[in-house]
Formats: sequence, structure tokens, C-alpha cells
Amino acid sequence: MQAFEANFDGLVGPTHNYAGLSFGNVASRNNEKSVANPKAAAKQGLRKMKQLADLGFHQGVLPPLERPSLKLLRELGFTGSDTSVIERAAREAPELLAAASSASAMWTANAATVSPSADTSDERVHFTPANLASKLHRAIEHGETRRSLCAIFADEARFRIHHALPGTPALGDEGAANHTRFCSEYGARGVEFFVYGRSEYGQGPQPQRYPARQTLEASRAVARLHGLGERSTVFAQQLPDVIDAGVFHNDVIAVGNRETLFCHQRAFLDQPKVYDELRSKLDAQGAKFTAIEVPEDEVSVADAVSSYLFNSQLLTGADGRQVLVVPQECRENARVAKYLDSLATRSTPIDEVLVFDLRESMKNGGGPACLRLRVVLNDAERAAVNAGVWMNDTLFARLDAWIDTHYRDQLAPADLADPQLLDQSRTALDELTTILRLGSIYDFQR
Ligand code: SUG
Repeated sequence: MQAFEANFDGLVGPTHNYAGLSFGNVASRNNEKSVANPKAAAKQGLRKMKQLADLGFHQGVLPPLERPSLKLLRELGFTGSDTSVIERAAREAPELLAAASSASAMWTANAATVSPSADTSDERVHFTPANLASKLHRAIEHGETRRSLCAIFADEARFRIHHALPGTPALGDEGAANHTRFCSEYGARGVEFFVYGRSEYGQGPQPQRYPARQTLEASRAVARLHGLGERSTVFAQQLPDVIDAGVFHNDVIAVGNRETLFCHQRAFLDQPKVYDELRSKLDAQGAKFTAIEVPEDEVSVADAVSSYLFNSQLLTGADGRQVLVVPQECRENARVAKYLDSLATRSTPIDEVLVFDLRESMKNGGGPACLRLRVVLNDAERAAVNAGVWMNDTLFARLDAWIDTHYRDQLAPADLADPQLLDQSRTALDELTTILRLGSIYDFQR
């Protein structure tokens, strides 16, 4: 069946800030306590969505979550009015207030793992929201994320939205950031590639310095929930050393699309074997696998981590050409820029490179690929998606004006103590649910 890939980007929320919450994510730690610009962050993300929609890509929007999360703070024992909860948390446990205030849901590659209907046993599109169990500020996302997904993909005959896996270290799940789907055409049966950082019960090496956020057990559980068979799945372990070098998700070192995998030479344990398995399983589906492997002596793992070369989006245009969407940090790293320039003369399936300014998100370790959740849809499924979330001229103009009205252009860590931020965020989100036609998805609206 005819199908296409849609990218759903997370709209950056009004509380975007730099709290240094993600140990193992080099950018998050390096920019801790610097002053953020939520307005610029939201506009940078929105411009990417608009430009890709203008180029003919299917582009949707996922809403931010309600932050600060009064729910979390109350669960942690802060009582009284909303204002006193925030004031007390700011005084007694600023790190908990920071976790409750993070706009991290913008990185929708971590919202869920998605399997298209062509791959699943019941021929529905399956979503499993990621439990994001390894970081407090992210572990509080999945319930609200599920609610947003249910509001957008509401038709239960076509969409199956699971609950997140139990949030415990053995089942740490980070969603689509560690999942790639290969196929000949989007509508054909594909091979789903799950990459994990460690196994809880199996043998095998583990990183020593930084946490491995995804387990094999979680990846296997998601594949089972989605009804994916042995023939259409490949599981691979990330090199523990590169996790220790700051590759906290596989999408910091590899990206795939259709028949192409673009990755660093040091992405996976036993990389040639991983390629062989992908090649033979794709071959059985009538697809021809190609790996574009970037060698360490051209671009080091450190270059990959600082430039986010592999946190790019590899997209197929309507004309069949493949476009690589990279952050501008790639142009600022001489070796990465040289590599990208050389693509024009190499024979690879990448036809064009597009560069975006996503500086505000990048400073928290979130590049173009982190900001998007891929959902392959056929025409009937697309027709069943809540139509208010598709990017077009009208939605762009409304969201751009909405950002101007509601977002601050400066947010320092100390500003999280300001109870007005909660009111401003709620006012903004309340209006957003009307713009995106989502109904009452937020707790404060119920
Ligand atoms: O989970 N950063 C996010 C970045 C997520 C990137 N996503 C993908 N690679 N797909 C994280 O580490 C930093 C927040 C702070 O420090 O304020 C943060 O959560």
C-alpha cells in the first residue's frame, strides 16, 4: 500500500531552560545554568517544521507538556497553593523544581517507539510511549505524552497506543531515538532496528562512565507489544565506549531511512555482523541495504558528539531524492563540514544537505533528529489523524504569533522560582489546545 513518512516535531515549551539535568549528555552538562531563550528556541523549531513542510515533507506538531509539573512536586510532598508549592520547592529542593520545569518533551524522538501498520501483526500503527526511566525530568513525561498521542491518533481501529513499560532500570526505554526502520518503500513491510546500551540479564559489556539508558529487555518488549516477528527485527548493542564518550542515544551516532544507514564507524558492537543481519533481513523483504559509514580518521566520535552530524534527519522527498537535515554546528566543525562537502563527489544515496539553526535545543543536546518523531502512515491513516496538527501556512502563522504573545526571551535557572511562569505557561497551553484542536489534554484543563 502507498504510504509516506510524517515527522511530528515537538513544539518547544515556554519553560525551556538549561538545568544540566542529563548526566552523560555532554551539551546538557556544559551549558548548565546558562540563560535560555524560550522564544528563540520555539521559533527555531517552528521554522524547521515550516521549511520542511514547504519542501513537501509531511510535517506535524506535538504539543509541549504542562510545566512546571505541579503533579510531580505534590507527589514529592510539597503542599499548599500552587504558589507555595513552587516557592517551597525553589527554596528546599531547586533540583526537583528544575526537573519539574524541564521542557524536555520537545525531543519527541524520545516520546515513543512507533511501528507502521505494514510491520505489525494486527495491521495497526503501534505506539509505545518511552518510560525514559533513567532521568527524573524525563520519567515524568510518558503519561502526558500518551494523552497527547491519544488525542492526535484517536482512531482505535487504526492506532494502538500502549502504556509505557514499567519504569525501572531493567526496562529503561528511550523510544525512537534508539529505533530505526528500514524498508524498500514506506508502505512495504520493513525491518525494525532496535539499538540498546546494555542488557540487564544477559552478559556483555557495559559503559563505565555514563549510564546506558536503553536495555535489550526493553527493546524486545516493545517489539513484542508491536507484534513484530523475528524476520522483521534486528537488535544491536551500541559500543559501550561511545556511550562513555557522550553518545547517550543511538541517534547521536546513526540515522537511517528506507534502505540507507548513515553512521559512524564506531557505532555498534560487532558492526560488520550488524550490517550482515540488516542486509539479509532486508534482502528477504526485497530491499537493498546500503551503509554509509564515516571513518574515525575523517570524523571522530568527539566531532560527532559536538557537531551532531548523525543527529540529522534523512528524508526522502516526493521526487525520491534523499535530503540530510543537519544542525549548523556541522558547518562550524571543519572536519564535519569537509565531510559534508565531500558528499557531492562521493557516490552515496544522500543527494542534498540542508542546514538549520537549532542552537537553543542543541545546547541541551537536542538536534534535528531529537526534535522529531517519525510516523509512517498510509492515506487512510493520515485521514484519521487529528487534522489540527499538520503544519501549513495558517498553522505556522498562528503558532508564530502565539509564541510572540506567550514566551519569554530569557529564562535563567533562578526564574524557575517565579510562580508567574506557571500561570503564563498554562495560559499559553490552554490557547494552544484550541489552535491544535486537541481538546482538554492538560490536567489544569480538567
Ligand atoms: O534526554 N536533554 C535531553 C536531550 C534528548 C535528545 N534526544 C535524542 N537524542 N533523541 C536528554 O538528555 C537536558 C535538559 C537540561 O539539562 O536542562 C535534556 O534533557
